[in-house]
Amino acid sequence: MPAEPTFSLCLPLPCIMGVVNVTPDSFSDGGRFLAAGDALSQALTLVREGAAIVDIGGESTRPGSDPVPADRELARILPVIEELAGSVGVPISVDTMKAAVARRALEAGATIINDVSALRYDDGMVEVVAEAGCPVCLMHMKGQPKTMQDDPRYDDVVDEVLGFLEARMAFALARGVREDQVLLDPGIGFGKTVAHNLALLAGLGRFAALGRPVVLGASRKRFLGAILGSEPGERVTGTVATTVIGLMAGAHVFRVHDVKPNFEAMRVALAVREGVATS
Ligand code: HH2
Repeated sequence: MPAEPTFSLCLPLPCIMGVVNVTPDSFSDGGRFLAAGDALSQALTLVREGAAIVDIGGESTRPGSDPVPADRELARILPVIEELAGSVGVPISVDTMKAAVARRALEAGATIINDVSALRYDDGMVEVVAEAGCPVCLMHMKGQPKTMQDDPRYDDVVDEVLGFLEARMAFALARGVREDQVLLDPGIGFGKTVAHNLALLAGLGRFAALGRPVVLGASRKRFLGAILGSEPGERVTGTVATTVIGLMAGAHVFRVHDVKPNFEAMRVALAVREGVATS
């Protein structure tokens, strides 16, 4: 039995989550969408290309990055969320670790919280999510962005990340988050070597067995550069490969910067997996 029918997230699954970083320093699109108008038109383009969710971020969490104060993060993302909420027609998720940012973003029209710290960075975050009753993505990260790539080690990376996500989901549910609103993400590139990322991609099927939708965020990431010898903007084909691998392994949400090629690849892989061509 496919797991999809038990999900009540009001999302078409599988689906594409299009990324818009309203930051000066994100690893692949930093500075491109810092002006609200540019972020807005990029978000609308991503939806036209097939994104079913738009993920708006105002703080880079790339390796080595420093935290951004909540007021600066809000100043970056709020004008974009307010404008988008009235016009975009798909759910807006906000990529933040801060409760104050999440609360204001939800008031402004965002409906999904994407927390790369899995509710650990800010003690107030779980309450914001529980009160809102909104979908929340819990992602695995080992350490903090500043130092997470300093020699990360695991006995068995798949076992450890699975155990972490189960524990964070249990924590969230105990604090009033609705189980049917939880998404889980192995956190590609967050405190992982190239070998760890490859093991997680090869073991993705085990994450789907957790019974919640699995989010995969491999887009343009450094491990693809290690394989292909290419810069972030040249990793589109590599990213598409991860979308196909992820879809066949049962992942549900593909967080990508380049929506059109990933959406098309997802649909072809889905048609093969299900044996049905949908237009
Ligand atoms: N990756 C990034 C940021 N947010 N959220 C989820 N759920 N999963 C991910 O893999 C993930 C994420 C990092 O990518 P990006 O936003 O493009 O870069 P930056 O953190 O430099 O803004």
